[in-house]
Amino acid sequence: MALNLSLIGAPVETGASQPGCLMGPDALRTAGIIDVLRGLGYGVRDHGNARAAPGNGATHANTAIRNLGETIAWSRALGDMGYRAAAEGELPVFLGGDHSISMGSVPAVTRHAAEQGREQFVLWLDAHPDFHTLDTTESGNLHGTPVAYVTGQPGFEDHFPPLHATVDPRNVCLFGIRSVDEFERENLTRNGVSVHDMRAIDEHGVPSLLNAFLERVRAADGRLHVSLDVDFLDPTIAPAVGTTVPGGATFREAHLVMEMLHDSGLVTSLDVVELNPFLDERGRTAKLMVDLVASLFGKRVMDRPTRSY
Ligand code: HAR
Ligand code: MN
Ligand code: MN
Ligand code: MN
Repeated sequence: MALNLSLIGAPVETGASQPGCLMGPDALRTAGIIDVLRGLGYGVRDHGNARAAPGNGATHANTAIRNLGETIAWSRALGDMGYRAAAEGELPVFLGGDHSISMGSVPAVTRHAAEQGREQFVLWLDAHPDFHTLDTTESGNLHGTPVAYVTGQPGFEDHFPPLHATVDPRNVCLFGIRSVDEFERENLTRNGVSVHDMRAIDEHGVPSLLNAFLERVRAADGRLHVSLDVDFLDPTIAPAVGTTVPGGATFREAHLVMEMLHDSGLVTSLDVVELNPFLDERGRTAKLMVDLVASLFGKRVMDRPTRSY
């Protein structure tokens, strides 16, 4: 992993149904993310909270869509900032903000990977696949669409910034999924996206499923973006999210994912998304997210023999 981390605050809530994710980046800072990362030996550059141009009033034939112009402006702003951080050789950490911020972060790092002649992989830790297009979303909440956009599904090109490079859908691994809409189910299969739902995690456990994916990233000498949605976690341990779904990852399952990611040495960028501090209980979800980020960047209980996954 790169030694310098670039923290990019993305105070975005235009993609979500309820307000509050705007406060996510500041809650993560309040929970100590900067000191924790410095304590692990990284150089940390906090770029503060990004700002976007005002929305351009864009509309779409699907009138359910909310805040289209504002979300487009955010994807442009975050795409530019994230690309610059990656091109400077830093490891970008995007502090959300709802999951629509990945419509900026993933294109940014994928552009950089393409320029390096490297393949981009994405590990999507989430209750939801976020694989709707602008034409299929019924809720109209754009946080349900980033995986479709970044993999080049049709209909975004007239609206969102053109992609310098798309992510091959077969290089996307959805992990922890347990709330899938009918259109998403069919289209995920058709596009060859890897989906490990909670049942697969119950049956096989985290290690075999995650190892298989990490092996593919390693074999391709790929770059790996990790997108961590709060609702990946079980709501009993992480209540501060607007879209809780029962039956999520446990405390230890989530930490094991992070610990294995660290040991792999493959992670090149990260999103921490959907934290809604307005729904939190005395900061416990914010603190848990910071603790998971710490595990991803090498916090451990005991030193272990080096093992590469
Ligand atoms: N699939 C549902 C929709 O499109 C729920 C999407 C919820 N997405 C997030 N991020 N909270 O994963 O509305
Ligand atoms: Mn999500
Ligand atoms: Mn989700
Ligand atoms: Mn269109």
